[in-house]
Amino acid sequence: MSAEHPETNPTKLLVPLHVKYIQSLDTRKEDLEYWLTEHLRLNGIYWGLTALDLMNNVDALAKKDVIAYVRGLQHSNGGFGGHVDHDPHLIYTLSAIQILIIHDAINEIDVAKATEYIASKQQIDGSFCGDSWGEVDSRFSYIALSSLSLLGRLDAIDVDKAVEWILRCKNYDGGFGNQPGSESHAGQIFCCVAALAIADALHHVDIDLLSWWLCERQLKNGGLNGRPEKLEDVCYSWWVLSSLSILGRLHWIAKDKLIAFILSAQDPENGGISDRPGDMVDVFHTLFGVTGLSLLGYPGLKEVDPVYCLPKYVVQRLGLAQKYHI
Ligand code: GRG
Ligand code: ZN
Repeated sequence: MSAEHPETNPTKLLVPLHVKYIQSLDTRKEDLEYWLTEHLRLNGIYWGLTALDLMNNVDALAKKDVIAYVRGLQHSNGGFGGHVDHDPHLIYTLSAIQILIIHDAINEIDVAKATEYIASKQQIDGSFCGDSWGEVDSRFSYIALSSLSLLGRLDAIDVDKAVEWILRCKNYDGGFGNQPGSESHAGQIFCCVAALAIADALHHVDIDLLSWWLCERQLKNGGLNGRPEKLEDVCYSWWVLSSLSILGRLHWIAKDKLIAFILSAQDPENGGISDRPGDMVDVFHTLFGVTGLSLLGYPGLKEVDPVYCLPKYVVQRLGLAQKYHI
């Protein structure tokens, strides 16, 4: 491929372009999008850094600067904001922990305080709020279990109660919603299945029923949607595939068609991956395109862990890989 004649439908992963695209994100201060996504700055670093590491380019963002920035976002209550002067939330707290774990630098922050903050979000029924405003969601159950597991501090919460509440989000189709009574959605299914994996409680999942629902998400064009009658979207290559991988049913997907779909959503001129071919790229879909390809065994990528959404070697370093049983 040359710059004058970019491929319109790429059939290979354009690693150097994606590395450049991720590196450019912090310097695009003239773009409106840069300012509109300020609250996601910390999430963006996690998405970008994880994609870079899987593409064997973890050093493309300056480690020292990343660690200093993350440290600066911890509040006195232990939680992390999404950017300087932003309120703390569980979502950003997980991103902070993931970034520091990738860099083997978790001791740069106050781990005890972070643990206290996460544990303080558990409610009497076992569910978790995301912040001080009180919204409850199965995403927050996953975030609490994942982050405390990464910190080696699951003892700080009532794991049995957390499992009990997650199971109340389970539906007749085998899937999970964002709270009891809500419809199944692939994003929430990832959260609930991965959280149950961390709690060693996967025996509560109807594995064949749920895996059937998940593999039905593949459409004729090879892409996956997140629930019936919806459009395909590259990020479901993560939410659906990671769940199938945890359940040991990844082979229920037509791999080559999905690989071709993800590759066709790349921007062959400026790098990055979008939700579907022709749309604007963003770092969220870039990560989940790369993690999807990693789960599908795409050559040249590091393996991703389907529970923690971190490179597998990082999870192995913590002694957490494949501790879950199906
Ligand atoms: C570390 C991987 C990782 C996650 C952290 C934030 C979080 C925990 C999980 C989010 C799970 C989730 C709900 C993902 C779905 C995101 C998404 C594509 C939502 C779009 O939903 P709709 O209804 O779109 O707008 P559809 O595709 O149904 O039309
Ligand atoms: Zn998406």
